Amino acid sequence: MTDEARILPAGSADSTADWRDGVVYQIYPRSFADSDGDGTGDLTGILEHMDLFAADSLPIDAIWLSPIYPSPGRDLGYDVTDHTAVDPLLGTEEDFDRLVAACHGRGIKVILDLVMNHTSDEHAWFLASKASREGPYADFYLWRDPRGFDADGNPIPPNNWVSFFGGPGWEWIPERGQFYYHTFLVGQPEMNWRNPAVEAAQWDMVRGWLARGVDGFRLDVFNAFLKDPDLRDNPVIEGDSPWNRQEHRNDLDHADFSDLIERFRAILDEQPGRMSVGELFSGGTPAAARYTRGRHIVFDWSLMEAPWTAPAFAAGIDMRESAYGPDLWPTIALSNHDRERQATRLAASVGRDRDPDHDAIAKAAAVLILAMRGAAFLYYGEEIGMVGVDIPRDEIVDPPALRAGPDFPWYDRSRCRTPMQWAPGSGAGFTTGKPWLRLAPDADQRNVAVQSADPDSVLNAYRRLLTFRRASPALQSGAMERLDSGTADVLAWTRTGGGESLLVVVSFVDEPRRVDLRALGGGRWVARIGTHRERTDVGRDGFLDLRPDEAVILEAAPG
Ligand code: TEU
Repeated sequence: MTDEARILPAGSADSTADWRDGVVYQIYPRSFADSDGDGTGDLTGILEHMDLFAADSLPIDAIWLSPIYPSPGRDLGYDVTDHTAVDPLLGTEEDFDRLVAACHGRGIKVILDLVMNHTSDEHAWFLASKASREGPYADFYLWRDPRGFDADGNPIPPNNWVSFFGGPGWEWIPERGQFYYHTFLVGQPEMNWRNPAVEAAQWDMVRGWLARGVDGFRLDVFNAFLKDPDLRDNPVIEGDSPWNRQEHRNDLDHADFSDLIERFRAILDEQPGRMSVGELFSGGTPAAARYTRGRHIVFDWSLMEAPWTAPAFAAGIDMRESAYGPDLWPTIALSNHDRERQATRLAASVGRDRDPDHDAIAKAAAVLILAMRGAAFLYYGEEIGMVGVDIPRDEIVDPPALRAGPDFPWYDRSRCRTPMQWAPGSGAGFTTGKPWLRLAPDADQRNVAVQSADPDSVLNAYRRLLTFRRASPALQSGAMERLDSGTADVLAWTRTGGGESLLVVVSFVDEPRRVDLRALGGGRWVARIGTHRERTDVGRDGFLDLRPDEAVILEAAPG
């Protein structure tokens, strides 16, 4: 590993440290706040709700905006027709510049979601590419001749690759007499990253956003950019869907991808302190660690897929710590716009989807996100414990969900994209019109206004924890060591750095638990903060009595 690839030391003058230590809040723009009553969230709506992030409310360091570019919306913005502009559905170019300025005025950075693996099939590049095998865009996409023709004269696809969203991966275009490949929808043709003109066009677009003040990028499915140059078949394996019945050796994670990250980073490093986070598509924690660089962090799914048990989280943490080692910085996310809402998922994973358990788990999950080692990512609405919402079939807006069936298991992503709940009332403070996607049934009780007034709410737990983390060098950038808590269903780990030494203890069960802190070593501990406003403190005998799903952060007592 080169020196450049190592993480910079905490407190470094380079503002990368801000990123590494920070908390990023993901906004799904269609669902955050609607300023004009058309039922869809927009950029001005975000601007008008910036007080949510005030220092005495939810002190976060950056917002990540899911795609804001013009799009026919078949994959709700992940099918882009112009990566350099703002979707009129979400606002104007001036609205975007105003939002960036407002964020910067509050010390909040702005991360855009770059969708560079594919475009919409309505993008001008694709329209030109589809029309002719000649001209500057002819080779911008993954076009291939058929392997041959069957007895009926139908063209046979070039290889066995399939679409992650269901169905074939290759689409025949009679005008060109060729197929193009798409990992996702037919309307999301794959770019040909082996064409230097594609790479140059992408970097121009990236430079354009940097010049507009954007501080960083999330890279959509970044390990899919480069394919096997010969487009060889994927090996066939056992699995529960066509996609899972292939080993993705030739359509993902190509060996020369690491060089591409370096070239991308070089563009960002033309300006100080710009950060990037890659979305690892279909890959494990070791792959995530392998793609991590000093200013480039990567999502891995080991924690997002863990059920609500101490052994599952212990295994996830151990796998991460050994894959990343002390020099590389992991990310922590328990939900996003593609996965079930975290408390809903975690409670269901152990058959505890009853109301009081939901909020208890939501608060304990907050401690996990904010007290493990790594850059923390919060998905909008998790701070009030939003639930996964049952969407009737005729209201589903997630295209692959409409194809779900026995040979194509699919999570309906509409469930986790419902409008933010700000206040009681018909539009939940999200809109004065009809919301583009139905509101959660509990919106009148579960919202920012109601939870602000309740000191024991999920929201107020997040506020306390974020405020504590912001003042804690150990939580932001300290080392992490997992300990054997000596008690079933309880995880423990230390965070040490910046002269601070903390112990984090988390219970994963709906019963009381007792932990013997003396057996954990390290002297005397004092409880500082946790899931419950009324803190549990350590008894004189060195025992910590935890309430159901309680998590406590303790500090080493002086002397
Ligand atoms: O998602 C890629 C994607 O499908 C994975 O993150 C997936 O959830 C996981 O690998 C399942 O194992 C990105 C975007 O996040 C998503 O919203 C888009 O639909 C997709 O790319 C296409 O752009």
